[in-house]
Amino acid sequence: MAIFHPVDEKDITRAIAGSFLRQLEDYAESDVIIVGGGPSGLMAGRELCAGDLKVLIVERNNYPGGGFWIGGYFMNKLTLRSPAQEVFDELGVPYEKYTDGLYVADAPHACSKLIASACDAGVKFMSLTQLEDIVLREGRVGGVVVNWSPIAHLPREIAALDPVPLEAKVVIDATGHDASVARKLSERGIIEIAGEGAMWVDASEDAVVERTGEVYPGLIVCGMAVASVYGLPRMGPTFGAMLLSGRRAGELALDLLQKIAITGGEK
Ligand code: 48F
Repeated sequence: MAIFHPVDEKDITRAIAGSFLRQLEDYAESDVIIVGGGPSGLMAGRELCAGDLKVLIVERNNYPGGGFWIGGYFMNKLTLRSPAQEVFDELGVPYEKYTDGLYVADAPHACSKLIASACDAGVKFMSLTQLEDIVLREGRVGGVVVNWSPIAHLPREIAALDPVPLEAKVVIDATGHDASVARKLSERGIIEIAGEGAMWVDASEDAVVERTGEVYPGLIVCGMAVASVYGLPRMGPTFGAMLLSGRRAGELALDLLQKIAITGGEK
């Protein structure tokens, strides 16, 4: 006797395609689009979804997590400094104290818990999807223009594929060192990107959290994108600032959404 319920192959395709298309149709207009599914983007999404909002993470890889999967070098370990271990307490990630205020944890464990918690909160994902441009209307970022990631690696003569736009009330740039979304503004001379500084952990983490915020109407930067935009030092495989910056970006996006609801988006 068979273990599993009988199925037709076509129903598997229809189930996947139907579910994907319904989601794409729904999330063609989101409250918040987060570009980049690394630790800062996942934290921002988790924070935002607590408020029952439509939040979409656009990620160019086929998996979320960014630099959080592997931590430092090839060693699968990451560090974080007090008070960020409180986030690990919330997520249920085990960690060890290395010295006062410095903790070490298994990166895959931390990353998978954070992804699961963003999913549990209700964040939706578009994977293998790369930011190609932004929607810019009346002095405000109003969404993103995305394409299938592999297209960027194919010669144009065999794969000319137009991207599609996705609208959002607020966009968060969580693309890490690349600051890909903010860069679309700098390419047009609208903002300047200073470029990330050399490593100085002590100065970097506080500065990244403090400067997390709206870099242009409708666009918030978080995580290492903040360091790239403002020329702050890099920090290497310590992740407390990524978690707290992502959380702050989520809080700021909530404030912005409230402001937009009151003013209808006027500056
Ligand atoms: O790089 P990433 O982990 O950024 P983060 O959240 O955290 C940085 C740390 O991992 C580490 C560090 C501090 O501890 O120095 O590097 O700031 O995650 C960024 C995600 O954005 C995706 C990329 O694949 C990665 O998963 N991404 C980058 N550019 C694009 C993009 C793009 N143009 N379109 C879509 N996704």
